[in-house]
Order: sequence, then structure tokens, then C-alpha cells
Amino acid sequence: PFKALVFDLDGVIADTAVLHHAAWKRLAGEIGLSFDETIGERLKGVDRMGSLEIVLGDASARYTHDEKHALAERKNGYYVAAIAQLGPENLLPGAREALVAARAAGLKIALASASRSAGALVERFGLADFFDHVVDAASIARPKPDPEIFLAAARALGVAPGDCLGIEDAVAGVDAIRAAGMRALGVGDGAVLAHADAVIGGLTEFDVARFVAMSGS
Ligand code: G16
Ligand code: MG
Repeated sequence: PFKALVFDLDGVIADTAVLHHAAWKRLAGEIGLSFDETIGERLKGVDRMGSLEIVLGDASARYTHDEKHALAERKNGYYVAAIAQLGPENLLPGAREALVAARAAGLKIALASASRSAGALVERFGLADFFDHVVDAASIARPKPDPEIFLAAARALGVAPGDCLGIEDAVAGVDAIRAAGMRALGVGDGAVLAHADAVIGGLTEFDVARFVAMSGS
């Protein structure tokens, strides 16, 4: 059985994607760029500077490195202001219950979110006590689908990757989990998350006994 769970945040524990989306849309409008749902969809799970490149598209060449960092900072200001309004009522259905069940089953739990605001969000949601470790996104050099963030989570927990189950809503995240040598539980659409070992529609379907038995050594 697995010894640990490694959770993604955005799209799994809370729907912060809508707030990232709104912040990028505001920035895009301010600099005269169009922003449609297709672009919004492509930002899921992508790190901050990677997201900026998607938002800029062909306009990327118009900006210097420093200007791009300033744009990303501006977007982050909008996002940080938005998440200051969040609380436990903004968790996705089943999130808290899944963490309670995992704890009761004696599993270690880590958070592997690309967001530099992940620690603040966990506090706002009242979930800090559930996590044995929250990976500091600022310490991660390579974005998902690179396995770095999931390997860092396993190392911090002191659990072999093969004994961890990773839980993700994004294709890049599922691929990162698999590349880390973990089993992947997808949250969302099975047709989209085809590389996952199992897929559920949301954490309301998280059955700890079923998934812990799924594998591990
Ligand atoms: C999240 C979101 C991404 C966001 C990224 C970085 O990832 O899905 O849209 O760009 O974090 O966020 P920040 O700008 O706050 O550092 P995850 O890994 O929780 O799905
Ligand atoms: Mg996600």
C-alpha cells in the first residue's frame, strides 16, 4: 500500500484557476491583448512565467526580460489580492474529507503546487495541520511535467516515490507524477487525463481504502 499522498492544489483542493484566469485577463486587457477561454484553459498547472508567455503569445518579442518580470509581478498582485478573500468555504467538494480520511489511514501528506502562494492558501483554507510538507515552488527550477516538484515532496516526506500516490488535475501534472516514479490519480476528465493510473471526477469520489490498496510496495 501507499505510504504517502502528494496533492496538487489548483484544480484539486480549490478552484483557484478562476482567480488566476481573472488576474491574467485583467493584465492582458491592460496591455491591449485579447484573452479568450482557450488561452485561459492552457494556463492550468503552468508556472507563472510560463503562463505569461502563453498570455503574451506573439507579443512576447515586444518585451524585455525585466518588463516580463514586471508584468508577472503585476498579475501576481491582482491574484494575491483575490485570494485574500478566500476561506474554508472555497474548498472544492470532498477536499477536506479526503485529507481527514488520509490522516485517519496513517498516510503522510504533501502539497506539490506550482503556486508560490500555496503555503498562504493552505493557511487560509484551514488545512495547514494536514500537510506534513508544502513544497516551496520558488525552490523548484523546472516546471511540471518535469518530476522535480514531486520528487522534492517525496524526499521531504522521507518516502520513496514508488510508495507515493500523486493527485493532479492537469495533464502536465499527471505526467510529472509518472516521471517521478509515482502512481497518478487524475481528478477530472478521464479522456484528458489518459496517462493517469486512475481518474475520479472530484475528491468527493476519493475512497482512501481503494486508492491506498492500488499499489505502492
Ligand atoms: C498553479 C496554477 C497555475 C499557476 C501556478 C503558479 O498550479 O494552476 O495556473 O500559474 O500555480 O502560480 P503562482 O503565480 O501563484 O506562483 P498548481 O500546481 O497548484 O495546479
Ligand atoms: Mg492543478
